[in-house]
Amino acid sequence: MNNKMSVIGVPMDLGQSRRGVDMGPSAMRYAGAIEKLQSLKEDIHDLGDIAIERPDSQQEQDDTNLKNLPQVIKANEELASLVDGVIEKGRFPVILGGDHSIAIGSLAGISRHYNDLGVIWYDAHGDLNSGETSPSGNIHGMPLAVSLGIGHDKLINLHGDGPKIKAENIVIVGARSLDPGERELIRERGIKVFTMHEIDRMGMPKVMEETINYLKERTDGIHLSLDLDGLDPSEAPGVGTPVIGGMTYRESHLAMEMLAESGVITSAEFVEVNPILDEKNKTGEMAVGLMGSLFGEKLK
Ligand code: B3U
Ligand code: MN
Ligand code: MN
Repeated sequence: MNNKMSVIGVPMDLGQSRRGVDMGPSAMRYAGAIEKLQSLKEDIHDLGDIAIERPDSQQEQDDTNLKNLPQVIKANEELASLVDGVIEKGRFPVILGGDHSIAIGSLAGISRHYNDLGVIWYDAHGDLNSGETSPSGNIHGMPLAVSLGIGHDKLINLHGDGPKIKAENIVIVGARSLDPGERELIRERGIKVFTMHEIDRMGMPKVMEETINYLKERTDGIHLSLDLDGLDPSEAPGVGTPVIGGMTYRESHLAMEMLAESGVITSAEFVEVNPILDEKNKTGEMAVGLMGSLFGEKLK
């Protein structure tokens, strides 16, 4: 894995409805994210946090069922350019969220450098909604669909026209809350999903082995998008939309260690840490612990 990393914080909370997730980057920094990376890699640049524009209170909701669309677009454009520049310089981008809507910008920036970018979506949710299928209007439930070219034009064409990834290059791990429109899309596009059912039946070692082998043979880079709500809320309570029955601490560390051993991950983001909903920064610390395993703590 690349020894040079650049860290970008994205204090975004406008892609969902619960305030506090904008403090996610601070929570992970407070839990020692930068020091952890420095202990494992040679050269860490901390680029700080990007500025997020606040919606003005007079702003009219447009008719798209997408909350805070202009601000989400603006932040993601900036993030995409930054991430693009980081990879251009031969460095590994580590993105700290913020809500999961920031994956739109991450993937837009990263995908410029790959013909067949793979994505591991570690999440309780599919994040495959569009304005038409979303039950909430929250853009954090849409980034994977947007990256496939489904959704609002301005999101799809952000930092380069059209889809950024292919359906066959995605693996969702840990899903247990999928909306009807998301299920239909998964079926239609043949997206590979390991739900909690498969994780329980097969065990995490087999799930990760299959995930790695599947993506290795068809992609030229793999982005890990890790939503902390993929973990069980008893172990990661500081998230906006907890879903019971999630992946454990041990399963998650094992998954990260297997990714570290495989050496296939070329970019990563950690999202949805909400310190206001957390218990003594348990979830921020969880995220930093998982970074340690992903970036080779065990191999040291
Ligand atoms: N699928 C629901 C809920 C949701 C998606 N992502 C999160 N929650 N974190 C939606 O609003 O799209
Ligand atoms: Mn998510
Ligand atoms: Mn989620």
